[in-house]
Amino acid sequence: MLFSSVTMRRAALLGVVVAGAACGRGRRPGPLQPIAMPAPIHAIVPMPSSVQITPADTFTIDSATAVVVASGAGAEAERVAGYLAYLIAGPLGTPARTLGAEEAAPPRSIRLAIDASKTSLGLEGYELVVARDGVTLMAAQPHGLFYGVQTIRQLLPWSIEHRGALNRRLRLTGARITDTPRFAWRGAMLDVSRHFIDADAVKRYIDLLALYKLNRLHLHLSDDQGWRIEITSRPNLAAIGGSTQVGGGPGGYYTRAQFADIVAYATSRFITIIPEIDMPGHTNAALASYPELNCDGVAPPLYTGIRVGFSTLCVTREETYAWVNDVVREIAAMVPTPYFHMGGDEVEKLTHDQYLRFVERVQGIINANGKQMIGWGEVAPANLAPNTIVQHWKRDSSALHAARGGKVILSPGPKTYLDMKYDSTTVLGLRWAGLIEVRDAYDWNPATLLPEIGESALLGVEAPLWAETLVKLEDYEHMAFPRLIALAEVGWSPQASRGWDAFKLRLASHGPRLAALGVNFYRSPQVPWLIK
Ligand code: TNX
Repeated sequence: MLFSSVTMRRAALLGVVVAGAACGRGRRPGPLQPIAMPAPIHAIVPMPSSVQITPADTFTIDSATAVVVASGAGAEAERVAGYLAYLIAGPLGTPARTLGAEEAAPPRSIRLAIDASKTSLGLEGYELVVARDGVTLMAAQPHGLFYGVQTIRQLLPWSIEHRGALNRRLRLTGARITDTPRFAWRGAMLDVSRHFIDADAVKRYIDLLALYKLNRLHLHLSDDQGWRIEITSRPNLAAIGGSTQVGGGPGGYYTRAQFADIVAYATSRFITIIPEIDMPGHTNAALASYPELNCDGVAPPLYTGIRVGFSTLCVTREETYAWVNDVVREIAAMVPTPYFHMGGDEVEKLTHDQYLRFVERVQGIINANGKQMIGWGEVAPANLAPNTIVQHWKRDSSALHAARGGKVILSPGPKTYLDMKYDSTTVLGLRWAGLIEVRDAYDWNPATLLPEIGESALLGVEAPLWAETLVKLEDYEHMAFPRLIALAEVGWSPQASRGWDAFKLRLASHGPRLAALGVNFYRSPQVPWLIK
C-alpha cells in the first residue's frame, strides 16, 4: 500500500514519521507505526514539494566518502559536484574527493546523475534519496543538481556552515525527496545606488540567495544618488555620477572587471543577474554627468537626499536616445542573460504621453540590443512587446499587461519590500508600504494577491531591498533576513504544502545556521529561534 505524498507531507508537518514500508515505493509492506517526534523533523526551507524523512536511513559522511558524478553528466554537473565537495570538505578537515563514474568509487558514496528524460523535474527539479548505504541525487538539468545540493546542505548539521568548525563524521538525515519549484522567477533586488556595496558584499548576498534556492538577482545600478557601473563610452557616468551617495559619502561603482566577476559568480550559483538602469526618472546622477541629457543643457548638482520623482531625462532630445543606446549596448554585452530592466517608475516631470512614447522607444533599443525588457508597473499602459515583463510593486497597471497575455513579476510593497520596517521599533528602513513582520512576508498567495492577475500570468516573485537607510552590510542583512527566506518559500513551495505554523519552526532552526554564516538576521519575536 502506498501513501500519497500529501499524506506524508501532512505527517511531516505534524511532526510524525510514518515508519516502515508504507512510506516508500518498492519496500516491504508492514504495519503503520506513527512515531512521535519533536517537531519539526526536518528544517528544509523552502519546503520541498514532496518530502519523506526516514531517520533510520541516516547516512554518515566521513573522509572515505566520495562525491561521484555519473558518466556523461557533463561539465556543469561536475562543477556542482565540486561545490558539494567544497561544502563538506571544510568541516571534515580533508579535501573531499570528486570522482568520475569510471573511477572505482568507494562504497557509500554520494552519487550525482543527470537524466534528461526526467522531464517532470523541469529545469530546476531534483530527486534525492539519502539511505544508509549511499546518497543519490538525480536531476534532468545541472540546475536541479545544484538545488538538490542545497537540500543536502540543509539536511546536514548547521555547523558545516562555520568554516572554522571541524566535524569528522557528518550525519546526513535519511530522506526521499522529489522537488520542483512553483515559480521560475524567484528573485531578490539590491539597490546599490542609494548606498554602494562592493562586489564582495554582492557575492556574499548571492551565496545566501543560493542557500534558499533563489535564482534571480536584480541589481538597481542607477538612481538619483549614484551611478554604479563603468560605461566605457560614457566615462563621466561612473567618474561623476558614481562619486557620491545618500548622505554625501564617497559612493563607488563596479569596474567592468568587477561587474564581470559578479556575473560569473552568480552564474556559478545558477543565479541570473538582471541589470537595471532606471529611466527616464531617477536619473539625477546621469543628468549631473552629461549636460546634454537635460532639456536646458545644464547639468544639475549631484543629489544626496532621498526624495523621488524630481528628475527626468530630456525625452525630446536625440542625444538622450544615443546615450540610452550606448548604455544598453555596453551593459547588454556584459550579461549573458536575456533581460534588461529599464526602471520606468515614479516619473512626475513628463506628460503621460511623453512618458509612454519614451518607454516604447527604449523598449525598441533594448530589443535591438538583443534583450527582453522589464519595467516597473508604470510601464504597462505603453505598447509593450509580448515578451516584455512588468514588475508589479504598488497599485499600478500591471494587470493591463497580464490581460494582453504578458508576464508579470510580483513585488508587492506590503509583502516583499525588505526596506520596510518590521515593527514600530525597527530603527532602519521606511514605512510607506506598512510594517512587514516575518509572518506578513510569508502569509500570502501570489495567485490570489491581485484579482486580475492569476497564476498563469505570473513569472514569479521578487523581494527588493531599497537602500536609502542602509549603510553597512549588517544593515542589509538585518532587513533581508529572515524575510527573504519567507519569500523564497513563497516562490518555491506549493501553496498547499506550506503554512506559517510549520514554517516558523523550520525557520527557527535556521537561526544557528545563519549565525554560523555570520548573518546579522532580525530575531523576530514571531519565531521560536533556536539561538539567542
Ligand atoms: C519606491 S519601488 C521606489 C524606490 C524607493 C522605494 C523605497 C520603486 C519602483 N521605486 O525608488 O527606493 O520606494 O521603499
